[in-house]
Amino acid sequence: MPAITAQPYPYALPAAGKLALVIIDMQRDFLEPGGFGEALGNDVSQLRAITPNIQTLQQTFRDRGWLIIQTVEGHQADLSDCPPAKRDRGQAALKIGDPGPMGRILVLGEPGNAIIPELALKADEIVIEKPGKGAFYATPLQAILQHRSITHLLFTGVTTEVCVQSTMREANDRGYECLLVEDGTASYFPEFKQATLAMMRAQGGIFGWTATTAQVLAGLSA
Ligand code: TIU
Repeated sequence: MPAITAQPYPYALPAAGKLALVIIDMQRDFLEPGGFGEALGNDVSQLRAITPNIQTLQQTFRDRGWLIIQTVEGHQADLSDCPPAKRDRGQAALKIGDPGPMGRILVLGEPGNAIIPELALKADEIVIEKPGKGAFYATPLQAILQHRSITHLLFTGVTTEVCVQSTMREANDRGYECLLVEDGTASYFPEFKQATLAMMRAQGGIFGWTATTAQVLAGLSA
């Protein structure tokens, strides 16, 4: 059976069409100055280095006609889907909904909420707008995956220990076979990224597997 060389052991690939690529929150808010990520006090410059690896995976899935799901974290303009607890958390100078250099912070449709141009969607591709960190909460993601008979998910995007890890945990509880792409995900805290990779694959892959982009590509072309 075809497999991806991975940790803690090989990730067996499903039949064609049952594997989807998930690209989490590669939006300007987290990758460029003036957005939500910087408002939280982070150095946003370090995240963009993963982009070429995600582009390679995106192109591979496009070439094969396989499902790609992108997500964006953002809120309705009236903030009706933003819990006060989320807006009030921390002591940021700019809060969700406030006007910032890239439009209103973390509001859907604002310039800062756009996916970075390198990974821009094609017309028929799916973007899930999500109010939370996990992509299954208050979104149609599970229904979409079920309609497409998806059983296996490859995870990329930012940030590793926040939205990516939250989503991978949600997916694992829903029965999906999850693999986190090591060099396709990044954190404002490199040590948190490494800890996340370790905890996902610990205990026999308690939440799933990890592998590099090169390992994924080799497995898919075998
Ligand atoms: N703050 C942080 O690391 N991440 C987020 O707020 N959202 C996502 O990870 N997308």
